[in-house]
Amino acid sequence: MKTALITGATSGIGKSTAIEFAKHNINLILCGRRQDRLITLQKELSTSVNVHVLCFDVSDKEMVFSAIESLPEEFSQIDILINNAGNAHGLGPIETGTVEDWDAMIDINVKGLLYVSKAVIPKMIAQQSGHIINIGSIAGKEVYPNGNVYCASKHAVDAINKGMQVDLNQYGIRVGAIHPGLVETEFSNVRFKGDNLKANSVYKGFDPLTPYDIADIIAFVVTRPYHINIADLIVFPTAQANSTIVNKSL
Ligand code: NDP
Ligand code: 8X3
Repeated sequence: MKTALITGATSGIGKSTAIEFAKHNINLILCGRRQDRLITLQKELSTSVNVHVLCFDVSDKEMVFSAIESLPEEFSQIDILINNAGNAHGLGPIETGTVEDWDAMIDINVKGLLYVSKAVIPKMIAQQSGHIINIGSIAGKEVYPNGNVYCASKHAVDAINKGMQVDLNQYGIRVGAIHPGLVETEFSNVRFKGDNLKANSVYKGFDPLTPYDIADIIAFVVTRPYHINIADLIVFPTAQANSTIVNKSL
């Protein structure tokens, strides 16, 4: 049986991926900051697979390395890494953006992804196998009004994904990115700092993607035969054409 480490497993895409992986008999290392949610999900999924929880902030490098070093023997081999933890903090023009929001997005979405990868990649090199999936975004392919630093952080994820593909090729490690468009999760609640009315309005008037849609695709990607690497995928709801065009009349 394979083991997957999923960051951001307390909510949205990461949580749905954990549920989907359990259906595919993949053992799980569930990561996030909200321990109560990790424990609840562990209880739910432990009936079908082995589940270990690691509670840490991806932007705290000491926490990242000590958490991953603390893994018990039965979870020490990591076959699949889902670099998913991340969020947008704020949506507004660059001239009114706050340094705190910029720090959060760069520290979590970019540096956090790097810290977790740095802790896991040596295990995959030792195994001469592994599969890393980086969750990017359409914001990593386009820059939309008011998206500035979030878009920058996801463009960085896109570049890191390509860099990993090049550098880890010699070790037989698969690397790919999935770039979703609009997925209804807690993402907009975080972006709008708890203004749930504003958050919900983002997904009104069309059928957005659900986190299960993305989890289903991630499960498809990781269950391909080992000679297949799905390198880069953009996934939109049918109503979405790009970052700014969403058809709300369907
Ligand atoms: P959610 O807000 O529902 O989930 C975000 C997850 O990231 C949570 O589990 C959260 O866990 C975790 N997380 C956030 N900050 C940290 C941190 N500092 N340390 C550890 N974990 C953290 O959003 P989504 O599921 O939508 O987002 C998942 C990924 O998908 C993100 O990278 C996002 O950028 C990307 N994405 C989302 C899209 C969307 O429309 N929803 C579209 C494209 C990409 P906790 O708070 O418990 O730490
Ligand atoms: C999340 C999707 O369009 O809000 O990455 O940036 S978007």
